[in-house]
Order: sequence, then structure tokens, then C-alpha cells
Amino acid sequence: LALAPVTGPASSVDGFVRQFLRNLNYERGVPLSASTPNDRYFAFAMTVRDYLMARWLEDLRRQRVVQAKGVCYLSAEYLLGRQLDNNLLASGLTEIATEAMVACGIDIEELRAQEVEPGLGNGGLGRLAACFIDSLATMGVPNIGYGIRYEYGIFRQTFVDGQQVEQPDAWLTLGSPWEFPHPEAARRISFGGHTETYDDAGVTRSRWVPGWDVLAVPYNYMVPGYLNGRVNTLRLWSAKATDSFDLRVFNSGDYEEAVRAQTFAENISKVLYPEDSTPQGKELRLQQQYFFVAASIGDFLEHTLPADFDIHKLPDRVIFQLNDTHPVIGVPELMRVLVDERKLEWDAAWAITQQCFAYTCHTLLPEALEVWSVDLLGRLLPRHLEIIYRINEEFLEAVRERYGDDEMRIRNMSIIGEFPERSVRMAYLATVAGAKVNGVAELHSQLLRDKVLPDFNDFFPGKFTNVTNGITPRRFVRLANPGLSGLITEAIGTGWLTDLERLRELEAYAEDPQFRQAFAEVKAANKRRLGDVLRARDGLEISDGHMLDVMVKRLHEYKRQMLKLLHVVTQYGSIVSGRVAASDVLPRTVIFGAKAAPGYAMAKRIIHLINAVGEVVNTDPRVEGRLKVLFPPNYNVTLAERLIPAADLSEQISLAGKEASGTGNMKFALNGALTIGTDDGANVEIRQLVGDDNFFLFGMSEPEVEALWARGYKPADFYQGDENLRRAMDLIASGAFSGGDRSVFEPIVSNLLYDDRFMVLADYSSYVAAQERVDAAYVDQDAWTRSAILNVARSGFFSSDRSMRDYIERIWHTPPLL
Ligand code: 26W
Repeated sequence: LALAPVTGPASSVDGFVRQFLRNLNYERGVPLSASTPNDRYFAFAMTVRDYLMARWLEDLRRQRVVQAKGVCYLSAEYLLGRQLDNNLLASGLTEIATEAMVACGIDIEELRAQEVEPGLGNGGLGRLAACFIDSLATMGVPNIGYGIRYEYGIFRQTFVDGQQVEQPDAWLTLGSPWEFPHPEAARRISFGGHTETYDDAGVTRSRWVPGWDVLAVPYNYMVPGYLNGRVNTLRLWSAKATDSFDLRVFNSGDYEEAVRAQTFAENISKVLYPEDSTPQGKELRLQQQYFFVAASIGDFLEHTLPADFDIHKLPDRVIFQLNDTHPVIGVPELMRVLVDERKLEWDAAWAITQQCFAYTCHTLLPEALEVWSVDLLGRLLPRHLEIIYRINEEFLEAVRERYGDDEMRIRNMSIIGEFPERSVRMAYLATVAGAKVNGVAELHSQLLRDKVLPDFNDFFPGKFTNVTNGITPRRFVRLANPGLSGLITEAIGTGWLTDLERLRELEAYAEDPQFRQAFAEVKAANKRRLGDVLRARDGLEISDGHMLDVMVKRLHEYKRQMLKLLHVVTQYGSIVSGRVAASDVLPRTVIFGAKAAPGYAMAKRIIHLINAVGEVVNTDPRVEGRLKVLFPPNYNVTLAERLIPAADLSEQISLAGKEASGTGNMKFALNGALTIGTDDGANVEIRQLVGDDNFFLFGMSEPEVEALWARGYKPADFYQGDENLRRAMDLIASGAFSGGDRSVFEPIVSNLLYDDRFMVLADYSSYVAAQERVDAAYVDQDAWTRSAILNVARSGFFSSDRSMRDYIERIWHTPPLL
């Protein structure tokens, strides 16, 4: 093929082909005949990129000219998933691009398979950030997402003898066509050193004399809105050694030591911490947090705002949204910039800061609330510690003024905790500094107000609010479930993808037998599609006619994968003991997907047990193939997009009061799975919307959980009192799933019997009873399908577009830029 001429946007098949070939030739430096699939993927992605470029530049220009208020979303994690299909969809290029590849004789599926998803997040919090920036772009709201360009994202999970083994996620090995490095916009970020006072025209001021610094190099990513010609920016920072490190390499006698120092600097953005919910208090993690937050705030103030901007007007231009406590060090950082660099009075600076931040809390587990030891923070960021102390002093002074010398209250509300060591409570700092504090589902926000931060709610009336999470229907319905999307559009027309409440119009179709049949056929096709993926990916088989019962989420005791597993073991036990004939068991395939934090021993043991149970159940001839347990390794966004549309049953079974919201629960409901769930997180709202008849509720409510704790919870009593439970526990303890070895899973069994923090045993009987209702309901396929359709029709509320509207109205006050 001849070299392609340079042309404009590829808005025709011909144009796309030309631009594709041009990119292949000029950007990859290869002719089509000698290109690898990866070359072709790159050229293809670049062609999509080229098409979006004019809009991106236009949006950047417009935002510079209009100077409207925008959202800086500060998040240590963005779990983006693959970009290619999303960007094709957003730019309306899918058909043209597909035809163009056909014209070139290229298999587009092969190109798709080349993309490595950027796994720059752990789970819910990171995926939520990705959904939010998609919605903001689709709504035309000015937004920059700021975060970290980890060189290694969440680890790749493999199983060796049923046990989790972590492999590094080298997602950048072949490069990424979606990123634009801007080394010219690098920022210097300082650490360490000490503070000193100095005389500034008669005023004594403090200043920071840092000990070392690194460069933060920004990489920009396009965030295209859905078919609206808008493109926002995601800006992720990468750490690079400054020349002072380079100089040390040259000048020092100790070359090796100097190179080590350089490596040390560049380690800051090396790897995503895989802990989700238990902070490790590691110095490198605090370095990461300050690194990206300081770079982002500095970037916004100096790069996005005009040079002559009156800093007092900052609250009219920006809201920094803190995605959990990870970016909260931004609060003293903005104070430092305003007071030390811009020379504002403390009170003026504090007034600005309090209007520029808002804080989202994503947890209820006390151990997940981040604290940093004063020791560590003072060593790494001495000036910031001083500022935090002053914020705390003035805050506690105000508390005293309000309540008198109530020392108990003062100690409880202090930003500085004393036990087990002096430390900064980041959630408290965020609450004191934030204009608003929000939880992520109604129940969560209520518990946050009433149980976690009641003193703060009392002190700051009106500060606490709720914004229930959401998910982007573009990725999780339109892209993940093209069959269902086609059916919906056929029924109610287009428009629902940006106005998801319109799914309500499907309610009438639930009563239409033809629609129900078409809906059931889509579900069946999605199961076959999942079967193909699991076969190719992991050599796993899904049996025809099985109900697909899916539990995918991080492995954590509070989420209670063990409860699901006890149900499986119960069913298995009743078959092999002959109490139930295999032929009477409703055929089910239970699918787990879950990564455990590498240091979380109990979670890893549970993974081992799930695999061990699967091994036995799947191969025991007495089961006659009617019960299967599949655990594909390395659950990620890409796999979620195949699994969720195929599911019949969605497992949302956390102990009430522990799951802040959940977002997987919303994805399943919107893809026509029925939920078996507790009254926890956003399950509460899902059930209210879809109706009790279309939701399998079980388990204690949050107040019942509290009451049982207060009475004194003895899990062994539940074990003694329930024959089914006893049998299931005994079967595990007997070594039936560990080749007779009773020791392997003993820690799981004794933990449940004697501790059971998350009350698995207390909810077991209610769960099994609910599963029996599930079995009974599934027998009537047509009624099940009707319920599934109603789940879809009534879940439009869970669009992240709605979440964004709530944030805008209640917190941000950043209308779309028209
Ligand atoms: C380093 C310690 C650490 C790391 C991550 C502590 C806490 C976290 C996150 C807050 C954990 C997380 O992802 N939370 C989840 O956030 C989702 C989005 O709001 C919610 O849907 C989930 O219920 C919540 O567990």
C-alpha cells in the first residue's frame, strides 16, 4: 500500500483508512504488510485519538477563555478499564472504524485484544472516579481528574495450587496510545528538611527549607463525553529524579549511592498500593499522596488559572473534591501556598481553603480511616505538620467556645490522636476543612453522621450530606451489553443512555411476552459469550441451562464471600450425604472473582478455600454436574464487562452497616440480574426502587446487628443451633476440601466459630432460606425474566450522571459549560 496523505478528521470510512495507514507508517514506522497486531492496535487507537483531538483542543481553549468554575477531582486511583471501545463509542466512530478495518482486511477483534487495561485502582473507589469523569465529560461540566500514573497498577492475580500469587502489572511495557506526556510542564515537588522562622517586614513568618525534591511529569489522557463533542482531561503524574539527583550522580565519589538516590525518587509513582481498606502507614504511600496533590494544586493555580488571577476569588473557580482521605494532605498544602508563597493572612487563607475543598468518605470500617504518625509526617512534611497543628488549635478553640472545657469531647474531636501513637486523623482534617462531607449511599451517610462523626455533625450543622454512587451506563450497559442495549433502544428509542431514568418506560414491556422472550434470549447469548471468554482465558466451562450466581468484588471478610461458600458447601453436603437427590438440585454455576490484598492472610486463605471447594465439587460425580464453582483469576474491569451482563443472580451480602455503597450491585441490576442482598449500602435504595418482589432480602438490619453486638455475639451458639450450618462447618473442618488435612482451613473455621467479626454465622440461616426462595423463583423462568426487566426499568437512578447532578447541586455548584 502506498503511504497515506495527511488528512483531517477521519469521519468517513475512506478518511479513517487513510489516517490509520498514515499513523501506521509515520507514527509506528511500519508498512501494513510488516505490522504486528500491536502496531495495528496503536495506529487504530491513534486514529480515534486524532478524531477527538480537535474537540479536546477546543475544550481546553474554551475553558481558558470562559474561566468558569470547574471540578478538580483529586483521586489516588482511577480504575479506567480499556479505552478503545469507549472512545469509539463517545466519538461515534464505531461503525466507520469497523468498516475501515474490514476494508483493510484487519480483524478488529484482534486489535481490541491488544489493549492492556490501565488497572490504576483497587476496586470501588477507583472505578467510581472513572465513572464520574465519564459523566462530567458527557454532561459538559469543566473537570480535570488528577491522579498518579503508576508504572505498575493493581497486581495480576494467578492461582498456584489454589492459592493467590501476585504478578506485577507491567501495563506500560508496550506503551499506551492514549497518553500525552508533557515533560515541559513538569513541577518540582519538595520533601523533608526543616522549617525556620524569619522576619518579613516586621512580621515573624515560618518557612519550609526542604531537604530533597522530585519532578512531577504530567501525562494527559482524553476523557471524551458521549457523542457531545466534549473532551475533558485526566492528568496523571509520574515521578522523575530532578537534576540535583543527576548532579549527585556526577559529583559524588559514590556513584552507586547517587544512582540509588535517583531510583528512590522515581519509586514514588512506581506502584499502586494494593491495600484496600487497611492503610499500611508506609512512608512511600504518604510520599505518593503529597506528590500528586501538590503537583495538582500547583498545576491548577499556575497553569489553569490566568497569571493575573486574584487568588481571593479561588472559590469561584474551583472545587477540589477529595476522593476519600488519600488526597487530604492537599488541605495544608493549599494553606502553605496561600500563606507562605502568596503571603495571605492566615484567616483569609483559611476562609478560602474551607470553601475550596469537599470530602467524600467511602468507608465505615474504623481500621480504614487513615492516620499518619506525627513522627513520619513531621519528617516528610515539616511545614505541613505545623499548619495542621495550627488548624487543630483554632478548631479546638472554637469547640471549647461552644461546649466549654469538655475534655472528653476535645480529645474525641482533635485532629491529632494520641493513641497508640500521636497521629494525624486525616478524616477529621478533611471534615474540618471541607465545605461539605458526603457519604456514598443514604444508609452510609446516615451512619457517618450518627455513628462515625456525630460530634462533627453537631458542630457543623448542614455540612454532612449524601450523594448516592452511580455507574456510567455507557460502559456498563451500552458497551458491556450490546444485546440488551439494542433491545432497549428498539423498545423506547435512543436517549436513555444520557437520561437513564427513561428506562422506566420499559416497565410496560415487562408485561409483553414477546419482549420477555427477547430479553431472555439476550441473557442466554450473554452467557454463551461469557462461556467463550472463560474458555479462552482460563479453560473454564459454563454448563448449559445453569443459573449464573455471581459474586465479584474485593476479597474482604466484611463482604462475606464465606457466607456464599457456606451455602455452596451446604448444597454439596446434602447431595453427597444423600439427603437431597442431585437431580432435585437446581443447576447453578457459582462464579467468584476477587483479589485479596497481598498482606491480608485471612482473605488469601478464603481464596484458597474457594478454589479447594471448587476442585472437589466440580469433579465429584455424585453432584452430576448440577453445582459448579468457578473462580477465574485476575478479576478486572475487562472481565467484569463480560461477567455482569451474563449473571442471573447478584450476590451483595455484606454485613449490614459495613459496605458503604457498593457499585457492582448497581451494574448487575442494570444488566437484569436479580439481587440477593442484605439491607446494606446502596442495596437499600436498589430494593426500594425495584420493589421487594424483585429482590431477595435476607439478614439482620444494621440496628439488629448493633443490638446483637450489644447483647454479646457468640457465633458458636449459631453453630450449635443450626444443623445445616454445623454440617457445612464440620465438612470444611474435616479436611474434605484439603485431602484430609484438617489444619489448612482450620484458621477459617475457628475464626468463624470464636470471633466472626462480620457475623457470617448469625446470617447463615436467613441466607440459605433466601437462596431457597431464589431456587423456587428461578423455576418460573418467565416470571424471573419479568423481575429482571423490572430491575432494569427501575434502576435508572443509579446512573453516575445523576450522582454528578447531585454533587453539582449539593456541593460543587459547577453548572455545565454550554
Ligand atoms: C489504604 C487504605 C484504603 C484504601 C482504599 C482505605 C480505603 C480505601 C477505599 C476507601 C476502599 C473503597 O474502595 N471503598 C469503596 O468505595 C466504593 C465507592 O464509593 C463503595 O461503593 C464501596 O462500598 C466502598 O467499600
